[in-house]
Amino acid sequence: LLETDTVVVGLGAMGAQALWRLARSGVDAVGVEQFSPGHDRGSSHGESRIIRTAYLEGAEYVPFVRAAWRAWSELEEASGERLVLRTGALMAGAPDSAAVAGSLAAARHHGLPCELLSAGEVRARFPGHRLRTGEVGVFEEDAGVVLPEASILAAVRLAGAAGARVLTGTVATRIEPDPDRPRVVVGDTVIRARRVVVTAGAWLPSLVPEVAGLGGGITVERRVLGWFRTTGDPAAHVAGPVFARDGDDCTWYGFPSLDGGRTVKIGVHAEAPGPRREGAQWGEPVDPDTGPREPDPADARRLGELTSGLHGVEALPERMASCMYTMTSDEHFVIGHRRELPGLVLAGGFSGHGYKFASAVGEALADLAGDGRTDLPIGLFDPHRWD
Ligand code: PYC
Repeated sequence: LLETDTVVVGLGAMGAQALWRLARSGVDAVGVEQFSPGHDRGSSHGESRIIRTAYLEGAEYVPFVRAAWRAWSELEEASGERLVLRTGALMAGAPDSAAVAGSLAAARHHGLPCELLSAGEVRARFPGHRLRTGEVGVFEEDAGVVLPEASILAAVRLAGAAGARVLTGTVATRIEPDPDRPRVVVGDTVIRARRVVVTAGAWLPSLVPEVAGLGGGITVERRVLGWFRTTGDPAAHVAGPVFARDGDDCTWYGFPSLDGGRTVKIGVHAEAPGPRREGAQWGEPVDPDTGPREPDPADARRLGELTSGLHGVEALPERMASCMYTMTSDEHFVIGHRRELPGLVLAGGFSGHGYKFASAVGEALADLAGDGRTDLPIGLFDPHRWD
């Protein structure tokens, strides 16, 4: 039996930040990770994540993004590492697409500086992008890249230095709620704590079955990303923005080159509604342990088709990776307490757009594990919102 104040189950994007925030405020904390921090089995790998401010998923997110920017700076300062690269973002598609109209709506609501660009203006300014006639782009400077593995490793290292115990390669098999002393079963050890923070990502629905049905169901889906070699002058891809583009049959996204112009990374975020395409089946529920997980030639072809929207990029990926999305029915996150799960603080269902918020989520979780409340704007993510 191990006794502590707070256990954090899962040290991916969110749990690593929570553990650091807890430890640095002097809380006796234990972090449990089934693999090793920075692993590639969940949703916190792939070298890059987008951070943007004019939030197309809803203007309500903007105050939380602002908190995340501030909290990333705190992690950078504490670690002495550069973890966020400010590149600007290009959101593009038809004028009424979510990427364009959603970003503009959030920008208008919060008075954020954004520029609306025609297809020609996008091509002149960002030569790595090729928009179709009639498409437009929204450029925002307050956006960039968060480095996921580096951020996790920095947070876990700082947590350890501040006194947190980190158990890696150990699987939490059961969590037992209790208002006073909830418990986590890890192999043949029981960890008893005042609070348990559950940041298990794609493993949340199986580890806490009570949340699996929330809002009609939290489901785990696979997505594939690929790194494509550049051709010609790599400069356009080194200096480019992060981007999200609404096409005819999917929303896809990508990054400027982070390896000096050799490759760029792109991925599909969401399939457009309508009949499913042949080949790669993205958006099907998968088991994070048993898959299917490995990218295959159909994935490569499907990703490769998207490169027609870029300039100076090969049509087949040099390498690919897969990643898990843990989806809620409204695609908003779940952060907080559930009445029937006393002693637990939950964070999950990040629905493919959570990483950028990890710094602020960690802070909110540490607050909630403390006295049960936080000043951070997380009302939208109330685990009871569907009741
Ligand atoms: O939230 O910006 C985002 C994003 C890009 C790809 C997946 N999520």
